Amino acid sequence: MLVEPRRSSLMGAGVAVAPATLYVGLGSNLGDRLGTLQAAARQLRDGAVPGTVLVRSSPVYETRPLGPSTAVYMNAAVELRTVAEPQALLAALQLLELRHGRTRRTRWEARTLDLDILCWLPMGLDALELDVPGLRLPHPELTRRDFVLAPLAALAPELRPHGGAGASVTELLAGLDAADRTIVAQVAEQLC
Ligand code: A4P
Ligand code: MG
Repeated sequence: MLVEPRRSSLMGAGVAVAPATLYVGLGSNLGDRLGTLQAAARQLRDGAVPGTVLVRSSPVYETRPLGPSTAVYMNAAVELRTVAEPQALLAALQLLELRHGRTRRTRWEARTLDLDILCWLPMGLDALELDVPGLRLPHPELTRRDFVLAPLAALAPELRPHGGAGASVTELLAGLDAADRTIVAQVAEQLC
């Protein structure tokens, strides 16, 4: 189901798409974690995704793994600006994951690189809500994860992933229980 943003957009009509700002979460818990995250960010900066530029990157955090994997993660986020459609952009991110040796044998297995679209903001509009096969926006787990909210708060503290009436990223982060916190340390001030 596609929930229309406040004003109409051309998304999905197969024609030019209005520019949007989006936030992508990066995670790695296999191999050279920091090197992989930095390389992926550089590739995003250097045009790996057509019609898309990197604006800023967050600090990098080491985080305790949520779920069955025991390998410690590094997580960060980047702000991108794009004229691509959300599904095309996700496909390009998945290609980048593959180029970094990402495999998908079981859910939540250790991974060299995970790139999730966290939130999509068409210019001048509230955050997009989208639920189509293979893509949900905002990312469904966004509000429960400090390893996503902390990097996002560094880039866009006032961002309201569920629209103007919803909580801001800062408020969501402050509202997390201590038991849900995974961040161990900040390992770099900026991803790139
Ligand atoms: N998909 C739907 N919406 C999106 C979106 N907004 N962005 C679909 C990206 N992908 C989206 O993802 C599974 C499917 O989600 C894709 O086919 C895509 O079409 P995946 O990357 O293939 O597999 P996954 O990552 O193993 O599954 P999932 O359920 O997305 O896992 P998460 O939510 O990414 O969690 N602990 C720490 N500390 N740090 C982490 O980064 N990450 C995970 C994985 C678990 N524990 C973690 C971390
Ligand atoms: Mg993922």
